[in-house]
Amino acid sequence: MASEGQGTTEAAAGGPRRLPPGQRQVHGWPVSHYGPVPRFRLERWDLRVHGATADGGMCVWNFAELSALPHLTVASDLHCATGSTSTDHEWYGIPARALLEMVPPAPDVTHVMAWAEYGYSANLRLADFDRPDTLLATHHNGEPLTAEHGFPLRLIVPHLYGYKSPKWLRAVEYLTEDRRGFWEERGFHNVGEVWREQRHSHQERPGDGPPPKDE
Ligand SMILES: Nc1nc2c(c(=O)[nH]1)N[C@H]1C(S)=C(S)[C@@H](COP(=O)(O)O)O[C@H]1N2
Ligand SMILES: [Mo]
Repeated sequence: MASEGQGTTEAAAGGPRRLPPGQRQVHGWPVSHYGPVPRFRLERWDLRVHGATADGGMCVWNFAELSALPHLTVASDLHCATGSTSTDHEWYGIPARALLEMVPPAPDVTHVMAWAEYGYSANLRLADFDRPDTLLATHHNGEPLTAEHGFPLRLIVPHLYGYKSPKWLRAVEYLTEDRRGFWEERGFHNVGEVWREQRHSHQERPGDGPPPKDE
């Protein structure tokens, strides 16, 4: 949720913390990802927005340019599709909407692919990327992200499972048709809405994912 709104929990009302169905709260903030933690090299690092942009071009920011973009605070929990939820995260970063304004997508864009180091990817419906609380986070609880949690930049999409929030984000690709990302190709739900418990690809209904390739 954006900073001015209410939290995603009932903590403010003094009631029990509301967890999505099938999730259990874990203490602290465990690290979970596939593969090694990439090393950050300032001279080499950039963030690019490419694919089906309105003007056909692409936009690239280096780390200093990124830091100069408008930032926003978002509080949200982080829900892994395997069942653990870590809580009390306050993210600070660039709203995805700001990117969409700076680099407008072509009118027929329906999805985006968020690309991370080592080729990790997650596909998102444009409407999920274009939410006020979808953030390209640089900071967590007032400190720069740690290397394990995605320094210097990770995506945060609070209403989708964690696999839709790539750490070590490097690019956003505008797509005119849906394409599965890393975990979406490996049995996880193409949409991944937490409150609808869309964990696994076998739960997908027609329209939730791209048409099967070999049909
Ligand atoms: N680059 C990258 N980002 C990733 C992953 C990954 O394997 N590679 N795993 C995702 C999954 S499944 C989850 S649950 C969250 C976990 O984030 P955390 O380690 O900060 O808790 O990161 C997501 N981002
Ligand atoms: Mo996860």
